[in-house]
Amino acid sequence: MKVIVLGGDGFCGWPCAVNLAEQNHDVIIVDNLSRRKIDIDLEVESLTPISSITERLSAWEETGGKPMRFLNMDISKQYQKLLNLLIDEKPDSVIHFAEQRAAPYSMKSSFTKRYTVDNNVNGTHNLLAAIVESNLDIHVVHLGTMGVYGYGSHRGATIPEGYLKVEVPQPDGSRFEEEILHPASPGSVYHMTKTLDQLLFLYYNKNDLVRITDLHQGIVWGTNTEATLKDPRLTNRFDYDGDYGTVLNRFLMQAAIGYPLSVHGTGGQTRAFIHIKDSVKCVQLALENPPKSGERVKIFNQMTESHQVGELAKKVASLTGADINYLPNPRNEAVENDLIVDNKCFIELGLNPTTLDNGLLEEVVEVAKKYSNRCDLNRIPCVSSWTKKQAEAIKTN
Ligand code: NAD
Ligand code: USQ
Repeated sequence: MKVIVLGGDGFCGWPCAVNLAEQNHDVIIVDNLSRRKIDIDLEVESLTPISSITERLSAWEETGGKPMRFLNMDISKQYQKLLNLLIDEKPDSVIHFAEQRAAPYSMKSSFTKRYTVDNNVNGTHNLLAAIVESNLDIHVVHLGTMGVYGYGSHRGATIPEGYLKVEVPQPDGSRFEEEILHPASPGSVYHMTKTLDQLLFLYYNKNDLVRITDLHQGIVWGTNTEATLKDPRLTNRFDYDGDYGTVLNRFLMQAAIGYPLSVHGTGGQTRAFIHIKDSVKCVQLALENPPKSGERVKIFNQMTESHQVGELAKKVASLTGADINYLPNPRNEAVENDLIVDNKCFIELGLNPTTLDNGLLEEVVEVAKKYSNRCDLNRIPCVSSWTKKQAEAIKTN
């Protein structure tokens, strides 16, 4: 297959691109390198030293990997360039990772809120409009988030894969059953952009029969895959800072340097998780199992385990001896929530999950401890707050 990977220089996109090249697909990476530029603005770097995209690509070829091409393009601003690319290359599929993905960054200021909405919503819409304009039957695989369902109480109900069966009452008292998109309940401006993406997909699928798979992914943990371990220049990024670091990787890095684990509030928040190796595998499975022409948007819950944040901290602490620090929560989120998720689509397609129990310690030793000297302690605290009241609480803590 010929595959364009939008956002293929990022944390999920890079190992995914490498994996697809390893499966002998013809891969073109498109990225505007905005993630690297945001690191410069925030004065922080990936815990792992990452090579430039040019070095990454030549290292990949030197290790015997199938060559990949790279194009520097902003998909939210360069519509004509994107359309020309589709027309010239006629890809079978486009995988869309190219969004601003950090909730805390999206809540930092009115600038970052507007940037996140402009970048994510325009990027997704440009892609869909360009596919229609190209007259090509291209399968879009999009990386969405479990956060579209929201983290309030689901009252013990299992979260379905995208669609909810509802009974609609009729004037004559009868009822008919239909399936609707699960109601959206975003918890940040970033998560809100993903719920807007869902509507764009619903519309373009209904109106133009664009074939789309939307992957509602949980929090990704871990760093490398077998392919990115082949050469140090292929190493994946590891974000640990208060804006881009996600909770489990942050805890692993904190444990490695003897920094108390930063639990927000009581730690009662339950979230879905998936290892980067499984994320890569799921994207490959989604690519190889596209929806048929005329089929509605295919939605998969791309996660393998759910855990409470406080329980995760205790698990990491018991493995490493780290202390736990319960901090005022900078986010406006439920103190506690349940989360039962249906993920049978990927399991039925053959996913064999990497569990926390067999990967945690290895990650602490192999990555977090190894690169602990690169960590800037000043960048660990989460200082981006959801409301002004929370900003005050953090300042006085
Ligand atoms: P990332 O920031 O590391 O990678 C995104 C890449 O897209 C970056 O290389 C960035 O430069 C590029 N990009 C952003 N806007 C662009 C634009 N307008 N044009 C071209 N390139 C652009 O993020 P990630 O962690 O790899 O996440 C990838 C996708 O997966 C995101 O859409 C995110 O919402 C989703 N996701 C990530 C996680 C996670 O835990 N990391 C979990 C669930 C879903
Ligand atoms: N948290 C802590 N301590 C920390 C950091 C976070 O307790 O040091 C808590 C947060 O308050 C939150 C939970 O951990 O309750 C998850 O936070 P996170 O930063 O790990 O994840 P989140 O902001 O939800 O975003 C990440 C990715 C995003 C993706 C999402 C999937 O950055 O791209 O969409 O995970 S999901 O969580 O399923 O919505």
